[in-house]
Amino acid sequence: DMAILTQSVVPLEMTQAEVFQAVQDDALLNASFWANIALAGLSIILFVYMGRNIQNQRAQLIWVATLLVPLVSISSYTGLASGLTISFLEMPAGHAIAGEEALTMWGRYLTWALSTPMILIALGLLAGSNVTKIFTAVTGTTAMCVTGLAAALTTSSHMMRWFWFFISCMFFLQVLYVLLVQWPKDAEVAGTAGIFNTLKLLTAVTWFGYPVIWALGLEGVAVLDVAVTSWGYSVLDILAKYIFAYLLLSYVKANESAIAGMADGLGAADSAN
Ligand code: RET
Repeated sequence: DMAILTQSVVPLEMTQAEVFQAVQDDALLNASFWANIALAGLSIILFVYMGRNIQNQRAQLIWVATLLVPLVSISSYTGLASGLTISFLEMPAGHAIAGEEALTMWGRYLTWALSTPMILIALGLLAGSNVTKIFTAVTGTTAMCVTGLAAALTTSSHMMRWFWFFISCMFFLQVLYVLLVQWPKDAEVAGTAGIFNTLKLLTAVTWFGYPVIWALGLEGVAVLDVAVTSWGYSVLDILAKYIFAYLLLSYVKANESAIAGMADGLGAADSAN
């Protein structure tokens, strides 16, 4: 009885220094954070340089939204590496590791609520979309991330964790509808369909990986261990953020006049919808 009591209570009392030490002790996990801190830092420098001569207001807005992605990312990963945004949470009955503590990187879900809207704002502006559709995509992704955070932090009931996960997936569908059904039509009218469709595909495929990793990882059915789960997210982040942003900014830099000329046709596909 004492052993059970100790096991369930003591780790929940971990100090931030102890969480930091647990991260330090897992070299593979720690590397998944620092690889992204380094790449986000390099991306920030590169993107500031790439955007230095952009004059058009819409092109500048795309650039600012895109630059915010690695800026949020470096903060997010610093939160994880320092132990600030990681907690050990005891999983409820029915969970694969019921009664044990799962290392929960809740800072990831929190900061996605800030970074994913920037990705979608940049994509919506590139497609020549209107405020309504951009608003729909941004509110959808914010709700997806916050309900995903709720899924990860729920310790009362195994069923309620998956119910939050289901709600989050419904918000993901809201985002996918705008991204895959509405914006391609706008981009066609705006004349940016080529680059938009490339980024749309990269976004749809990589974003789909996040709920898969959540479901397979320690917080879901616990098939993947914590370091593999974390590397899964880190690799997806590299593709969905830095590679995505580089492709977008390269286009904006080389085609500023096309983006400037597109402002007139803003939301022109609406009459067809
Ligand atoms: C969660 C779990 C609940 C169900 C769903 C999820 C989707 C997450 C996604 C995250 C994308 C993050 C990106 C971050 C870049 O900064 C929250 C994992 C649907 C799609 C692109």
